Amino acid sequence: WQAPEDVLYEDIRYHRAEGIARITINRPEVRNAFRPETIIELLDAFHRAHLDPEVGVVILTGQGELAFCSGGDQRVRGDGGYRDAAGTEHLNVLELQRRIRSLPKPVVAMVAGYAIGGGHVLHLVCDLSIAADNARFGQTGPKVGSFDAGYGAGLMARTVGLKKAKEIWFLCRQYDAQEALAMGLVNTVVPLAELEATTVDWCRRMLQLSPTALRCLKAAFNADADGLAGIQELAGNATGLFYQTEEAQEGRNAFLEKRPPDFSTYRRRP
Ligand code: 1HA
Repeated sequence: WQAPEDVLYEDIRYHRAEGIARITINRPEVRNAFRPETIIELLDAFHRAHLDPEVGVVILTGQGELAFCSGGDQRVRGDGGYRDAAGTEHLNVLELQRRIRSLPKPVVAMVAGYAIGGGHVLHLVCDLSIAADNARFGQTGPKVGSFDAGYGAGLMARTVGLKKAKEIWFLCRQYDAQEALAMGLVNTVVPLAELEATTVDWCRRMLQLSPTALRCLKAAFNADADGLAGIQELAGNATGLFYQTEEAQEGRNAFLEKRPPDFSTYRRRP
């Protein structure tokens, strides 16, 4: 089975080339704000990148040079969440945040223009963030009657420190790319014209490295913030590696062959 290189969606674009899946929020007329349907498509796209063995790294970005993402589409905000076409209200971006973190491959945010509100938290939950020199970052929640007290607060504090995280949320200021770099919110700042090339270069470097080492490291970086669910991810890697040993396979084989398992040849390592 060969995964298609381009997948058709309405609100987003999915393109795969050279082991890199690029997922683009494609609503430039609203600075790439997301509606529930956008998130449903993003969940599908990230799941696709997760399962595709050809994909080693994922880029999340926004269409155009003006915005990465401006958060929830305020035009469809109801009284209890963001309304889909059927009228159901969602906060499903929270599920997307978890999916980006549990995808066992590096996810890179490629940020040109605004990363604001829920769109700012999306770049935050990515593993690396590469900013163009025109990027602007900030939270607006307390201004527009919203807040993200999950990763939006906790992971922000772990990333930039508690004082700075509170400043970002309590003042609702915007920060330029250099300020974001200085507080550790992004990994590097490049001229807008070099954003794509630099991002692809970083992805290619990661594609040269051990996928298992990268996946275990990502799980390790998530583990403390994610509690038992984080430990579960890390532990799942241990189980996956153990399944690949003869010792584990002896247990499976013995069960299928209806005989007692013989683990006597497997040494207890110091
Ligand atoms: O906090 C959460 C959540 C928390 C917990 C659980 C789930 C959550 C889900 C979502 C969110 C949030 O995202 S709350 C924060 C929502 N976002 C914002 O408050 C940002 C609103 N946008 C802006 O501040 C500005 O538009 C901007 C700084 C991103 C860009 O400014 P700029 O370049 O001056 O452009 P602007 O003229 O403001 O925007 C261009 C067009 O895009 C406008 O439409 P037009 O007048 O041309 O018809 C503008 O209304 C539209 N637009 C921009 N952002 C949004 C938007 N339309 C709907 N929703 C938006 N977020």
